[in-house]
Amino acid sequence: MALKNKYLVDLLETVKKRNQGEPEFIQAVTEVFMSLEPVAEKRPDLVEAGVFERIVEPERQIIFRVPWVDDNGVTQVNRGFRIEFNSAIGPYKGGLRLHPSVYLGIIKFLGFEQIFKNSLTTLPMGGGKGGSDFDPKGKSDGEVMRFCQSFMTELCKHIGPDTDVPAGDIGTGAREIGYMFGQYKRIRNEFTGVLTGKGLTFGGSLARTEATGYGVCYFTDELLKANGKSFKDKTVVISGSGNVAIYATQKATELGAKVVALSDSNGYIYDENGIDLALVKQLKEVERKRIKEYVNVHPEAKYTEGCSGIWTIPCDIALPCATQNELDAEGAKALAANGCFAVIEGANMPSTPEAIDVYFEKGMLYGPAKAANAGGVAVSGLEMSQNSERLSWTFEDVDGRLKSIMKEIFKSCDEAAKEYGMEGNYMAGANIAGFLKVAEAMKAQGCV
Ligand code: NDP
Ligand code: 2IT
Repeated sequence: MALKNKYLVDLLETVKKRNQGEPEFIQAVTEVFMSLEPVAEKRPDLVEAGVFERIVEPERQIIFRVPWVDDNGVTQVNRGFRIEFNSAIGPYKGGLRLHPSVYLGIIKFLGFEQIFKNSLTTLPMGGGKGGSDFDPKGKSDGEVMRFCQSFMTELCKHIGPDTDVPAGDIGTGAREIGYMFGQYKRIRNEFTGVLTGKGLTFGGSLARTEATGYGVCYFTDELLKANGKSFKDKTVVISGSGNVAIYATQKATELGAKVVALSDSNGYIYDENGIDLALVKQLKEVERKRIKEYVNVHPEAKYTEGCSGIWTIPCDIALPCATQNELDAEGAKALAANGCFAVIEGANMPSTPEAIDVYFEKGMLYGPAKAANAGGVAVSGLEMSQNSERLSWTFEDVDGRLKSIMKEIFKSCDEAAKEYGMEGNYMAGANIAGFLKVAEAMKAQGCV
């Protein structure tokens, strides 16, 4: 597929020139622009208001040094980022990624996607993202704490409960959020909801840990229902074995599916009997071990080195929940050849553009990340509400709200796709519905 609208083609050229060496960011903008072609044609008022030019340029980009001392007394230096992308509909909101692959282009693509995702949740949150090339893997708790404290020592100058509210992402879980919250409170002398995903003893929301994975399954359930299908008795392959993958596995199983595979960046496990999730939680959440350890307890399961082979496992539904561009055309073709009929994204931008082309060519159902994985940030929004009113809601209350938000997100994607003549194309629907709300707000607020 190629972009045809002359105005968007020219603007994309400018974006490419201005953001050289950032392929992931260009990939995310290109996909959104392709979906927005009919909007640019139907809404000349938004073109005139410069919304398209403004939405691809972050409002603010902060890059900073993060020095810390390791357990051997040696100084280490990482690079920290916070991209405050768009505040048209609320304070900047989005996670912090800690992974050695982090650089400006990754944080920008994530921040850009977050604008539309947050808009889809219906909650008042703008788009932002941050992180560092720090690798928490193999570090002691003390090292992680010193890194987090140093990171927050700079970040605290830029964030606040009504300004910018970070949360978790790859490599940033409850432990890291706890250390960062402690340092923010110490420096600012304020106990506020400046981060989400906090521990339950200091302002965290019940069901935030489960929210992204559960949300992926609630969204998938809606999408399947709308197409006369369900999770019941389906075989599911899930990549990753982190926060999103674990709780997607849990909910998919509860909804009647059998999850047969999980992975990490080293390889994948295939357990035909269905994944033993209690074991995965113990290995990953408690012991921070590799997924290959699974076969020590379940020798009947099979471990394979390398990630891409996971898509050759026969399944009905695939939920990529690890990282960007983890599923390419070859993987998509392998899935289709084995009868997989739906790919729903838990990770951010896990499918390459070529893989997405394959989904459409083969008539597979496709649920795009910015709609399907919005449950995490949605419950972050609910955590902000609870912090503001200094109350905490029950698990059932939060989970019930999450379910109805995911239902509404599916409905918005479905309706926008229909309205713009692309029925069943939930990617276009998500991009259009997410964009329109932000665009209206940007237009109403004038040229800022
Ligand atoms: P975690 O850090 O908990 O888990 C990440 C998982 O993905 C691990 O199994 C990890 O393996 C694997 N992984 C990470 N990087 C790579 C890589 N470069 N190649 C192969 N595998 C990799 O993160 P989350 O589960 O929170 O995040 C997973 C995805 O979901 C990300 O795309 C994130 O942006 C997205 N997401 C997360 C939300 C949240 O609330 N946490 C909300 C919405 C989206 P290993 O341990 O070997 O690194
Ligand atoms: O990609 C995402 O939506 C997240 N990592 C969650 C962000 C949040 O603010 O909860």
